[in-house]
Amino acid sequence: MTDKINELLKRVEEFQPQTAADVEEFRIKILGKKGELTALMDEFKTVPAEQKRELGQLINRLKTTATERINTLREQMQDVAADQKSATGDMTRPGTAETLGSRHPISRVKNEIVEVFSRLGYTVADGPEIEDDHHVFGALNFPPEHPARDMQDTFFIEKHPDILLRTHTSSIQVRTMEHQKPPIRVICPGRVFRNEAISYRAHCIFHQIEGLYIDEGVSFADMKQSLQYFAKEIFGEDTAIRMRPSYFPFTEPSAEVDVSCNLCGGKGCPVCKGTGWLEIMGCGMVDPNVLRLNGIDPKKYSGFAFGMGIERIAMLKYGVKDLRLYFENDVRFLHQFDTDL
Ligand code: 2U9
Repeated sequence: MTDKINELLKRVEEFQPQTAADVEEFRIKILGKKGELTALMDEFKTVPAEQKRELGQLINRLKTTATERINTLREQMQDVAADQKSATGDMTRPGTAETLGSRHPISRVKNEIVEVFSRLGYTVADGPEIEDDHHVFGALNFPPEHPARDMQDTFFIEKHPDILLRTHTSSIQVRTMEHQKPPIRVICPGRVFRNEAISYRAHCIFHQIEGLYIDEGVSFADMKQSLQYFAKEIFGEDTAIRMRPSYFPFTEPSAEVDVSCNLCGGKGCPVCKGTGWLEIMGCGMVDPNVLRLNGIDPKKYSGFAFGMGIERIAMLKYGVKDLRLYFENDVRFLHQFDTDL
Protein backbone atom coordinates (compact mmCIF):
# COMPACT_ATOMS: atom_id res chain seq x y z
CA MET A 1 0.00 0.00 0.00
CA THR A 2 2.93 2.33 0.72
CA ASP A 3 4.03 1.97 -2.89
CA LYS A 4 0.54 2.82 -4.12
CA ILE A 5 0.43 5.97 -1.95
CA ASN A 6 3.92 7.09 -3.06
CA GLU A 7 3.09 6.43 -6.70
CA LEU A 8 -0.05 8.59 -6.41
CA LEU A 9 1.93 11.31 -4.58
CA LYS A 10 4.42 11.33 -7.46
CA ARG A 11 1.62 11.63 -10.03
CA VAL A 12 0.11 14.53 -8.09
CA GLU A 13 3.46 16.35 -7.94
CA GLU A 14 4.22 15.80 -11.62
CA PHE A 15 0.75 16.60 -12.96
CA GLN A 16 0.95 19.30 -15.71
CA PRO A 17 -2.49 20.44 -16.92
CA GLN A 18 -3.12 22.50 -20.08
CA THR A 19 -6.50 23.89 -19.10
CA ALA A 20 -8.74 24.45 -16.08
CA ALA A 21 -10.83 21.48 -17.31
CA ASP A 22 -7.74 19.21 -16.99
CA VAL A 23 -7.40 20.28 -13.34
CA GLU A 24 -11.07 19.60 -12.60
CA GLU A 25 -10.87 16.17 -14.25
CA PHE A 26 -7.76 15.35 -12.22
CA ARG A 27 -9.45 16.56 -8.98
CA ILE A 28 -12.44 14.27 -9.52
CA LYS A 29 -10.15 11.36 -10.35
CA ILE A 30 -8.04 11.79 -7.20
CA LEU A 31 -10.18 13.59 -4.59
CA GLY A 32 -13.72 12.85 -5.86
CA LYS A 33 -16.18 10.61 -3.97
CA LYS A 34 -15.31 7.67 -6.19
CA GLY A 35 -11.72 8.78 -6.63
CA GLU A 36 -8.38 7.10 -5.94
CA LEU A 37 -8.01 8.64 -2.47
CA THR A 38 -11.40 7.24 -1.38
CA ALA A 39 -10.32 3.82 -2.67
CA LEU A 40 -7.10 4.09 -0.65
CA MET A 41 -9.08 5.03 2.48
CA ASP A 42 -11.28 1.95 1.99
CA GLU A 43 -8.17 -0.20 1.67
CA PHE A 44 -6.68 1.54 4.73
CA LYS A 45 -9.59 0.20 6.85
CA THR A 46 -8.35 -3.35 6.18
CA VAL A 47 -4.63 -2.93 7.08
CA PRO A 48 -3.32 -4.43 10.33
CA ALA A 49 -3.41 -2.11 13.38
CA GLU A 50 0.41 -1.86 13.69
CA GLN A 51 0.69 -0.36 10.15
CA LYS A 52 -2.17 2.12 10.64
CA ARG A 53 -0.12 4.91 12.26
CA GLU A 54 2.56 5.08 9.52
CA LEU A 55 0.14 4.59 6.61
CA GLY A 56 -2.37 7.05 8.10
CA GLN A 57 0.30 9.78 8.18
CA LEU A 58 1.27 8.99 4.58
CA ILE A 59 -2.35 9.15 3.38
CA ASN A 60 -2.88 12.45 5.22
CA ARG A 61 0.22 13.84 3.50
CA LEU A 62 -1.10 12.68 0.15
CA LYS A 63 -4.47 14.33 0.83
CA THR A 64 -3.01 17.73 1.78
CA THR A 65 -0.45 17.68 -1.03
CA ALA A 66 -3.12 16.80 -3.62
CA THR A 67 -5.59 19.43 -2.29
CA GLU A 68 -2.97 22.18 -2.24
CA ARG A 69 -1.55 21.33 -5.67
CA ILE A 70 -5.01 21.18 -7.28
CA ASN A 71 -5.96 24.53 -5.73
CA THR A 72 -2.73 26.15 -6.95
CA LEU A 73 -3.12 24.70 -10.45
CA ARG A 74 -6.75 25.83 -10.59
CA GLU A 75 -5.73 29.43 -9.80
CA GLN A 76 -2.93 29.31 -12.37
CA MET A 77 -5.28 28.05 -15.07
CA GLN A 78 -7.78 30.83 -14.29
CA ASP A 79 -5.02 33.45 -14.72
CA VAL A 80 -4.00 31.89 -18.05
CA ALA A 81 -7.62 31.93 -19.21
CA ALA A 82 -7.98 35.62 -18.23
CA ASP A 83 -4.74 36.50 -20.03
CA GLN A 84 -5.85 34.70 -23.16
CA LYS A 85 -9.21 36.44 -23.08
CA SER A 86 -7.71 39.89 -22.66
CA ALA A 87 -5.07 39.18 -25.32
CA THR A 88 -7.64 38.33 -27.94
CA GLY A 89 -10.23 40.77 -26.59
CA ASP A 90 -13.90 40.13 -26.27
CA MET A 91 -14.88 40.05 -29.94
CA THR A 92 -18.56 40.49 -29.09
CA ARG A 93 -18.08 43.92 -27.43
CA PRO A 94 -18.97 47.06 -29.44
CA GLY A 95 -15.88 48.94 -30.63
CA THR A 96 -14.69 52.16 -29.02
CA ALA A 97 -14.39 55.12 -31.37
CA GLU A 98 -10.98 56.81 -31.46
CA THR A 99 -11.23 60.58 -31.08
CA LEU A 100 -8.83 62.35 -33.40
CA GLY A 101 -6.95 65.43 -32.29
CA SER A 102 -7.10 68.56 -34.39
CA ARG A 103 -4.81 71.46 -35.23
CA HIS A 104 -5.13 74.25 -32.62
CA PRO A 105 -6.82 77.35 -34.14
CA ILE A 106 -3.78 79.48 -33.23
CA SER A 107 -1.53 77.10 -35.19
CA ARG A 108 -3.97 77.09 -38.12
CA VAL A 109 -4.06 80.88 -38.31
CA LYS A 110 -0.28 81.09 -37.86
CA ASN A 111 0.24 78.60 -40.73
CA GLU A 112 -2.18 80.53 -42.90
CA ILE A 113 -0.39 83.86 -42.27
CA VAL A 114 3.02 82.25 -42.91
CA GLU A 115 1.68 80.82 -46.18
CA VAL A 116 0.43 84.23 -47.37
CA PHE A 117 3.80 85.89 -46.72
CA SER A 118 5.74 82.98 -48.17
CA ARG A 119 3.92 83.71 -51.44
CA LEU A 120 5.50 87.20 -51.24
CA GLY A 121 8.98 85.69 -50.83
CA TYR A 122 9.29 85.69 -47.02
CA THR A 123 11.03 82.85 -45.19
CA VAL A 124 10.32 81.81 -41.59
CA ALA A 125 12.86 82.64 -38.87
CA ASP A 126 12.89 81.41 -35.26
CA GLY A 127 14.61 82.50 -32.04
CA PRO A 128 14.80 81.89 -28.29
CA GLU A 129 11.97 82.76 -25.89
CA ILE A 130 14.50 83.59 -23.14
CA GLU A 131 16.32 86.67 -24.32
CA ASP A 132 18.59 89.49 -23.19
CA ASP A 133 18.04 93.25 -23.00
CA HIS A 134 19.99 93.92 -26.20
CA HIS A 135 17.89 91.72 -28.51
CA VAL A 136 14.51 92.75 -27.03
CA PHE A 137 15.07 96.44 -26.28
CA GLY A 138 18.57 97.82 -26.96
CA ALA A 139 18.86 96.95 -30.67
CA LEU A 140 15.28 98.12 -31.24
CA ASN A 141 15.88 101.73 -30.16
CA PHE A 142 14.02 101.50 -26.83
CA PRO A 143 15.27 104.40 -24.65
CA PRO A 144 16.77 103.31 -21.28
CA GLU A 145 13.76 104.64 -19.33
CA HIS A 146 11.09 103.07 -21.60
CA PRO A 147 8.20 101.56 -19.52
CA ALA A 148 8.46 98.17 -21.33
CA ARG A 149 11.84 97.74 -19.57
CA ASP A 150 10.02 97.94 -16.24
CA MET A 151 9.32 94.92 -13.99
CA GLN A 152 5.63 95.83 -14.30
CA ASP A 153 5.56 94.97 -18.01
CA THR A 154 8.30 92.39 -18.55
CA PHE A 155 9.07 89.06 -16.87
CA PHE A 156 12.71 89.22 -15.76
CA ILE A 157 14.59 86.01 -15.03
CA GLU A 158 17.78 87.78 -13.94
CA LYS A 159 18.80 91.41 -13.38
CA HIS A 160 22.33 92.73 -14.23
CA PRO A 161 22.78 91.48 -16.83
CA ASP A 162 19.11 91.48 -17.81
CA ILE A 163 17.80 88.05 -18.84
CA LEU A 164 14.10 88.12 -19.65
CA LEU A 165 11.22 86.49 -21.49
CA ARG A 166 10.82 88.19 -24.88
CA THR A 167 7.92 90.66 -24.98
CA HIS A 168 7.78 90.64 -28.78
CA THR A 169 9.19 88.48 -31.57
CA SER A 170 11.21 91.47 -32.90
CA SER A 171 14.24 89.88 -31.19
CA ILE A 172 14.16 87.24 -33.95
CA GLN A 173 14.58 89.93 -36.62
CA VAL A 174 17.47 91.43 -34.62
CA ARG A 175 19.14 87.99 -34.59
CA THR A 176 18.46 87.57 -38.32
CA MET A 177 20.29 90.84 -39.05
CA GLU A 178 23.31 89.56 -37.04
CA HIS A 179 24.04 86.86 -39.60
CA GLN A 180 22.31 88.01 -42.79
CA LYS A 181 22.97 90.98 -45.05
CA PRO A 182 20.11 92.66 -47.01
CA PRO A 183 18.01 91.80 -48.87
CA ILE A 184 16.22 90.41 -45.80
CA ARG A 185 12.64 89.17 -45.99
CA VAL A 186 11.62 87.20 -42.90
CA ILE A 187 8.41 86.28 -41.13
CA CYS A 188 8.79 85.47 -37.42
CA PRO A 189 6.06 83.66 -35.49
CA GLY A 190 6.41 82.82 -31.81
CA ARG A 191 5.23 83.02 -28.22
CA VAL A 192 5.72 86.26 -26.30
CA PHE A 193 5.35 87.08 -22.62
CA ARG A 194 4.04 90.21 -20.93
CA ASN A 195 3.33 90.85 -17.28
CA GLU A 196 -0.36 91.64 -17.80
CA ALA A 197 -3.56 90.80 -15.96
CA ILE A 198 -5.45 88.01 -17.77
CA SER A 199 -8.81 89.08 -19.23
CA TYR A 200 -11.05 88.34 -22.24
CA ARG A 201 -8.76 90.51 -24.41
CA ALA A 202 -5.28 89.98 -22.90
CA HIS A 203 -3.10 87.13 -21.66
CA CYS A 204 0.39 87.07 -20.15
CA ILE A 205 1.45 84.58 -22.85
CA PHE A 206 0.32 85.11 -26.42
CA HIS A 207 1.44 84.55 -30.00
CA GLN A 208 2.81 87.13 -32.36
CA ILE A 209 3.85 87.13 -35.93
CA GLU A 210 6.13 89.83 -37.22
CA GLY A 211 7.67 90.55 -40.60
CA LEU A 212 10.72 92.46 -41.74
CA TYR A 213 11.69 93.46 -45.28
CA ILE A 214 14.95 95.32 -45.89
CA ASP A 215 16.45 96.11 -49.28
CA GLU A 216 17.49 99.08 -51.40
CA GLY A 217 14.59 101.40 -52.17
CA VAL A 218 11.85 99.76 -50.05
CA SER A 219 9.02 102.30 -49.64
CA PHE A 220 5.92 102.91 -47.54
CA ALA A 221 3.87 102.15 -50.69
CA ASP A 222 5.49 98.67 -50.87
CA MET A 223 4.43 98.09 -47.26
CA LYS A 224 0.86 99.23 -47.88
CA GLN A 225 0.54 97.00 -50.96
CA SER A 226 1.93 93.94 -49.12
CA LEU A 227 -0.36 94.45 -46.12
CA GLN A 228 -3.40 94.97 -48.36
CA TYR A 229 -2.62 91.68 -50.12
CA PHE A 230 -2.29 90.00 -46.70
CA ALA A 231 -5.64 91.40 -45.46
CA LYS A 232 -7.51 90.25 -48.59
CA GLU A 233 -5.98 86.76 -48.38
CA ILE A 234 -6.89 86.34 -44.70
CA PHE A 235 -10.23 88.19 -44.43
CA GLY A 236 -11.55 87.93 -48.00
CA GLU A 237 -11.28 89.67 -51.36
CA ASP A 238 -13.72 92.47 -50.38
CA THR A 239 -11.56 93.57 -47.44
CA ALA A 240 -10.21 97.12 -47.48
CA ILE A 241 -7.44 98.45 -45.23
CA ARG A 242 -6.74 101.84 -43.75
CA MET A 243 -3.73 103.16 -41.87
CA ARG A 244 -3.71 105.49 -38.88
CA PRO A 245 -0.55 107.23 -37.66
CA SER A 246 1.02 105.64 -34.57
CA TYR A 247 4.29 105.44 -32.67
CA PHE A 248 6.77 102.60 -31.97
CA PRO A 249 10.41 103.08 -30.90
CA PHE A 250 11.61 100.84 -33.77
CA THR A 251 9.71 102.32 -36.75
CA GLU A 252 9.34 105.82 -38.21
CA PRO A 253 6.83 106.62 -39.53
CA SER A 254 4.56 104.07 -37.81
CA ALA A 255 0.93 103.13 -38.36
CA GLU A 256 -1.90 101.00 -37.03
CA VAL A 257 -3.63 98.94 -39.72
CA ASP A 258 -7.41 98.44 -39.70
CA VAL A 259 -9.48 96.15 -41.94
CA SER A 260 -13.04 96.91 -42.98
CA CYS A 261 -15.51 95.03 -40.77
CA ASN A 262 -16.74 92.08 -42.82
CA LEU A 263 -19.70 91.50 -40.46
CA CYS A 264 -21.47 94.77 -41.32
CA GLY A 265 -19.62 95.54 -44.56
CA GLY A 266 -18.31 98.78 -43.06
CA LYS A 267 -21.70 100.19 -42.01
CA GLY A 268 -20.99 99.87 -38.28
CA CYS A 269 -22.03 97.09 -35.85
CA PRO A 270 -21.38 96.01 -32.23
CA VAL A 271 -18.24 94.02 -33.26
CA CYS A 272 -16.56 97.07 -34.84
CA LYS A 273 -18.18 99.32 -32.22
CA GLY A 274 -20.00 101.26 -34.90
CA THR A 275 -16.79 102.35 -36.68
CA GLY A 276 -16.87 99.91 -39.62
CA TRP A 277 -13.15 99.14 -38.96
CA LEU A 278 -11.21 96.53 -36.93
CA GLU A 279 -7.59 97.00 -35.84
CA ILE A 280 -5.40 94.06 -36.91
CA MET A 281 -1.74 95.09 -36.68
CA GLY A 282 0.95 97.72 -36.36
CA CYS A 283 3.59 98.55 -38.95
CA GLY A 284 6.13 101.11 -40.03
CA MET A 285 9.32 101.95 -41.86
CA VAL A 286 12.29 100.58 -39.90
CA ASP A 287 13.82 103.48 -37.94
CA PRO A 288 17.26 104.42 -39.38
CA ASN A 289 18.60 104.11 -35.81
CA VAL A 290 17.52 100.44 -35.74
CA LEU A 291 19.26 99.76 -39.06
CA ARG A 292 22.43 101.44 -37.75
CA LEU A 293 22.29 99.59 -34.39
CA ASN A 294 22.15 96.33 -36.37
CA GLY A 295 25.03 97.08 -38.73
CA ILE A 296 22.97 98.09 -41.79
CA ASP A 297 23.69 101.38 -43.59
CA PRO A 298 20.46 103.45 -43.55
CA LYS A 299 21.77 105.58 -46.46
CA LYS A 300 21.84 102.52 -48.69
CA TYR A 301 18.97 100.44 -47.32
CA SER A 302 15.44 101.00 -46.11
CA GLY A 303 12.79 98.60 -44.93
CA PHE A 304 9.42 98.05 -43.37
CA ALA A 305 8.23 95.92 -40.48
CA PHE A 306 4.88 94.84 -39.13
CA GLY A 307 3.59 92.92 -36.16
CA MET A 308 0.32 91.36 -35.10
CA GLY A 309 -1.15 89.23 -32.30
CA ILE A 310 -2.22 85.85 -33.70
CA GLU A 311 -4.99 85.49 -31.06
CA ARG A 312 -6.49 88.79 -32.22
CA ILE A 313 -6.48 87.73 -35.90
CA ALA A 314 -7.99 84.35 -34.93
CA MET A 315 -10.69 86.06 -32.81
CA LEU A 316 -11.69 88.30 -35.72
CA LYS A 317 -11.56 85.48 -38.25
CA TYR A 318 -13.62 83.02 -36.18
CA GLY A 319 -15.77 85.48 -34.19
CA VAL A 320 -14.33 84.35 -30.83
CA LYS A 321 -15.18 86.87 -28.10
CA ASP A 322 -12.89 85.65 -25.29
CA LEU A 323 -9.16 85.18 -25.88
CA ARG A 324 -8.82 82.90 -22.83
CA LEU A 325 -10.60 80.12 -24.78
CA TYR A 326 -7.42 79.68 -26.83
CA PHE A 327 -5.49 78.68 -23.70
CA GLU A 328 -7.95 76.38 -21.92
CA ASN A 329 -7.68 73.37 -24.27
CA ASP A 330 -11.38 72.58 -23.86
CA VAL A 331 -12.04 70.04 -26.63
CA ARG A 332 -15.62 71.35 -27.06
CA PHE A 333 -14.05 74.62 -28.21
CA LEU A 334 -11.15 73.09 -30.16
CA HIS A 335 -13.28 70.57 -32.10
CA GLN A 336 -15.19 73.42 -33.72
CA PHE A 337 -12.07 73.99 -35.85
CA ASP A 338 -11.88 70.35 -37.02
CA THR A 339 -13.30 70.77 -40.51
CA ASP A 340 -9.94 70.23 -42.19
CA LEU A 341 -6.34 70.17 -41.03
C1 2U9 B 1 12.87 95.23 -36.28
C2 2U9 B 1 12.38 96.42 -36.70
C3 2U9 B 1 11.03 96.69 -36.59
C4 2U9 B 1 7.89 95.15 -35.69
C5 2U9 B 1 6.59 95.86 -35.54
C6 2U9 B 1 4.60 96.39 -34.73
C7 2U9 B 1 4.79 97.40 -35.61
C8 2U9 B 1 3.40 96.25 -33.89
C9 2U9 B 1 2.25 94.94 -32.23
C10 2U9 B 1 0.97 94.56 -32.80
C11 2U9 B 1 0.10 94.02 -31.73
C12 2U9 B 1 2.63 93.82 -31.33
O1 2U9 B 1 1.04 91.87 -30.80
S1 2U9 B 1 1.14 93.24 -30.65
O2 2U9 B 1 1.06 93.77 -29.34
N1 2U9 B 1 3.34 95.17 -33.15
O3 2U9 B 1 2.53 97.07 -33.90
N2 2U9 B 1 5.64 95.51 -34.68
S2 2U9 B 1 6.24 97.21 -36.37
O4 2U9 B 1 8.86 96.07 -36.01
C13 2U9 B 1 10.17 95.76 -36.08
C14 2U9 B 1 10.66 94.56 -35.67
C15 2U9 B 1 12.01 94.27 -35.77
C16 2U9 B 1 14.32 94.92 -36.38
